[in-house]
Parts: sequence; C-alpha cells; structure tokens
Amino acid sequence: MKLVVMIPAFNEEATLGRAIQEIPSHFADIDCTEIIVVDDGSTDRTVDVALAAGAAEVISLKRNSGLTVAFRTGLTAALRRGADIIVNTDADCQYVSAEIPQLIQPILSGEADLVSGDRQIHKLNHMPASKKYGNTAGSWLLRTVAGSPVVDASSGFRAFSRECALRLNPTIGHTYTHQTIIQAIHSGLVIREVPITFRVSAREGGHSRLISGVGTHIAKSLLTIVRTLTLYKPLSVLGGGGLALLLLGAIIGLIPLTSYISQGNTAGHLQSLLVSTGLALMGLQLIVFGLLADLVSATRRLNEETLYQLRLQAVPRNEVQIEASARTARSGR
Ligand SMILES: Nc1nc2c(ncn2[C@@H]2O[C@H](COP(=O)(O)OP(=O)(O)O)[C@@H](O)[C@H]2O)c(=O)[nH]1
Ligand SMILES: [Mg+2]
Repeated sequence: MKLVVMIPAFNEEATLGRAIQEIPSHFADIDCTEIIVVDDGSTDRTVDVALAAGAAEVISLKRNSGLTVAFRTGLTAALRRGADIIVNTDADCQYVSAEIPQLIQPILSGEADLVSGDRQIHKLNHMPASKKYGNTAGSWLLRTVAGSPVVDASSGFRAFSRECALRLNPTIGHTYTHQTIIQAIHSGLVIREVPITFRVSAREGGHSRLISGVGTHIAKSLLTIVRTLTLYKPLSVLGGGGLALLLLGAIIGLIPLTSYISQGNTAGHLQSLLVSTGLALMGLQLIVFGLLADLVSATRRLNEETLYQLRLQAVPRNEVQIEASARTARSGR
C-alpha cells in the first residue's frame, strides 16, 4: 500500500520545509510514503526547499495557474507514482500531519473514497468571523443542493482513494474544494469527514495566499458551486430556474387576466402584462438552455468515463479493479 502526500505550493520557501519535515515517514498499514510538491510558478526558492526537505518529486508549472490546476496536476502525478491513497495538505503548516492516520483510516478500511478533515471552525479563535460565516454558508449550500454529507467543505486536508483520484476532474474556479465534493457525489463515491486540528498559519503575518478578500472568495466559491452543479445537473439548475420564472410570470399575469375576465379588457394593466410576458419568455428560454446543457452534460459524462478508462490503463490494473468492485458493491451499482 503506497501513500503519496501532495502539497500545492506558491511561493512557500519560508514554511514548506517544515511542512514536509512534519510528515511522518512511516504509517501503520502503509508500505511506502512519498511526498510530492506542485510548485505553481513560484518565484522564490520553493523548489530548492522542497527537494532539500525530502520531496520525492517537484512538478513545476511554468506560470501561476491557480490551485485547481495545481491540485489536478498533483493527483495525476501521484497516480503515476502508483499511489493507492493520496493525501493533500497545505504548505503553511496549518494541518497537522501526525493526524494523517485518522484521515486515511476510512479508506484503509474500505468505508470511504474521499475523507475530508473537519476543522471544527466554530471552535477556532484564529479564523475571522467573516471567513467562518462564508465557510459555513458554502458547506450548508452544498449539503442542501448537492446532498453533501460534509460540514466543512473548504478543508484542504483530505485523503483520496485511487479510485476517487481516477474519477475527479476539477477544472473550474480558484480552488478544488467544493467541486471535488460535487464530482465525488456524482460519481457514486463515498465521502466521510473526520475531525482534525487547524493551526494558525506558519506564514509570516498569517495571511491567506489563496483568499485576497472574504467577499471575493465567497462570490468565486458560489460561482464555482453553481457552475459545477450546472455541469452535472443542468436540467435541475437551468430548468428549475426557468420554471420559477415561468411561474412568477403566470402569477403576475393573473392581474390582467382577472381584469379581462371581469371587465372584458386589460386597460390599466399594461405594466403587469409586459412584466408577465417578459418573465414567461425568459423562463421558457432558460428551460430550452437547460435541455441543451443536458445534451452537453451527457457528452461530458461520456468524456469522463473515457478519461477514467485511459487513466486506469496507466496504473496497475488488478488492484484498481479490486477497489472499483468494492465501490460498486458499496454503492449497489
Ligand atoms: N497552486 C497554487 N497553490 C496556491 C496558490 N495560492 C495558495 N496556494 C497553496 O494552497 C494552499 C492553501 O493556501 P493558503 O494561502 O494557506 O489558503 P487558506 O486555505 O486560506 O489558508 C497552500 O499550500 C498554498 O501554497 C496558488 O495561486 N496556486
Ligand atoms: Mg493556509
């Protein structure tokens, strides 16, 4: 059983060395542990620090491409190295690597494919209230609209089974956290959450490199959730929105209609007539977009399956088939 710990890093020369050194070299039930770093176009000594601290591989992106691209690159590299389990952690030492055994336990026991660390943010004194509210709202939205079982959806301390890594294709937005949960649910994978410790960032000043402003981060995350849901459930998102507009148009249309039935004309109700017609037309348009997006989504599903089969051929076949059949048995498919 091979564990690959991956760390996305952008200009992290000050803290990356400690983050790597804190990762234990041996874990129970794991034969081999390797650390890989995805350097996202850093301009400082991130690469040298990573290699000096013991990273097995550093993948350098030519220019700063964002955490989603770096995360996807890391997953692919870890799979190529033959990882059975992949753990993602951050370069600023906020996560405690000694807690990796708790994180990977549900995967080792075959109970889960994706395990996310719950930072228990309500207990954290070092996280600003605005960030707490934003995180809580994002997690609530995912639970409500996507059926997520997770209370802390923005956590970056996560473990993935190989089957899960083979199926994830994060492509949208500035971070992978929300969309990977939606994708895992959509792929029939089992998600678990375990409580973890979340420390103050070891970075000087403790500022987030990922989040410049909480408002922007919330707006971007919301957009990512809506875009990912539209990819996988276009009829629900666009068709549902269209139906709502159509219904609103019909309700407003009752005003001129009642006038027409009782008085034989719609005099004095021109505004409600126009608003009602406009809403109904927009609603119908959204429903048609939903139907078209559903066709595109069917193509994406086929593409994802093709990608999965291609990736399967690049990793040892027999073990993956055991994992895949365990997953099929669990999800009853
Ligand atoms: N690939 C990539 N990683 C980044 C970028 N910004 C931050 N990171 C990494 O993502 C992880 C989380 O970033 P951090 O600033 O600690 O975000 P926090 O979640 O708000 O604490 C760290 O390992 C960073 O090095 C970026 O632009 N690209
Ligand atoms: Mg951080």
